[in-house]
Amino acid sequence: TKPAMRVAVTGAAGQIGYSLLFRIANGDMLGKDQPVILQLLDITPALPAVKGVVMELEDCAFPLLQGVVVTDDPNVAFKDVDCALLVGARPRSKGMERKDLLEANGAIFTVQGKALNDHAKRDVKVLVVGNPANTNAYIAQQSAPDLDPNCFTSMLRLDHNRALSQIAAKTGKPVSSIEKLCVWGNHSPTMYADYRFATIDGKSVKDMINDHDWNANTFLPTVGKRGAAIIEARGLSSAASAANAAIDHVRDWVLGTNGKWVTMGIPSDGSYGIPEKTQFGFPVTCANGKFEIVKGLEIDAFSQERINVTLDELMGEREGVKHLLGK
Ligand code: NAX
Repeated sequence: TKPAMRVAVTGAAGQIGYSLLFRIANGDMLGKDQPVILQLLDITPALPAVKGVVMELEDCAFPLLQGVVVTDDPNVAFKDVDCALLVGARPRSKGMERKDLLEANGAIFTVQGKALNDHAKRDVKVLVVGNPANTNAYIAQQSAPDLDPNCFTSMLRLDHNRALSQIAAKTGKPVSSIEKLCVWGNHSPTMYADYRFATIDGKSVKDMINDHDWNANTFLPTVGKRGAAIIEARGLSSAASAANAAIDHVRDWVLGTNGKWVTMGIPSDGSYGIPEKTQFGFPVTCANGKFEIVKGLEIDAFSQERINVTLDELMGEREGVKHLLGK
């Protein structure tokens, strides 16, 4: 059997954690033949709740789960990890300004970035889920000078999956038949879900739908505001779908996509005019544990406009955390 992989999950007592941990332990993320050791981080007052989750993990008797570490110390949580899913973040509370939110999360992700820098495996795969996900991933990456910047990614996969299901509903075709969809930019309502290159059974989705008005005024707002719609309906933010997207993201990164496009937030290499290191959603393919941006796609005027909006927002967030990074 394979040696166990160490997977850190932060915010382990939270609602996403409650959906995520059981699936990782079940082999949904790293493979049904891959033993795992979970290293769970949360803040001190949440540790009793984490211990309750661990009792439930034990009671599942997962054959692949070889151990669980529970801690409130990032230096312990990230020791020798192969993967780190950074889910825990400071939520926006009543009356909290955007600036305060960036500040509170900046404090968390500088510390966690440094702890990853000091303790994780050198090819660690980090996925930031906690919001603002792209900027938190940027902060962590900038706080980890000894790690390859490409160790740090952010989650756009929920937006990608939301877009897939909207396209499936619109065309009446199965989700599994849709290829070459992507989402550009920030994980926020400004993200740009782009089906111009998408195909179903080799046919152009854009031609099948052939409705620019639907794209601009129904599809994009529906995908962009889906998180808010779920809060409205459930009284809680998306959790099971977010956990599922995190599983999809890491699984594809580790095990590869066989040439299929997926969306990942990754540090830009300058492609498509996105400034280097900006954590930005791009279409990628994955192989051998590495992602590669799909290059050379044509960006028309409408798309460029949308990409500019989401990029501007990200640059604004980056400006807001500059001082935390000693810049
Ligand atoms: P919860 O509030 O249920 O859980 C968050 C957990 O993080 C809590 O247990 C809390 O104690 C812990 N935590 C807080 N600060 C921490 C720190 N410094 N170190 C370790 N743990 C810490 O939130 P949940 O619904 O699980 O959502 C978690 C995060 O995911 C939020 O920031 C949320 O905004 C974000 N989301 C991101 C999505 C994405 O697509 N990128 C979608 C879903 C979700 O909204």
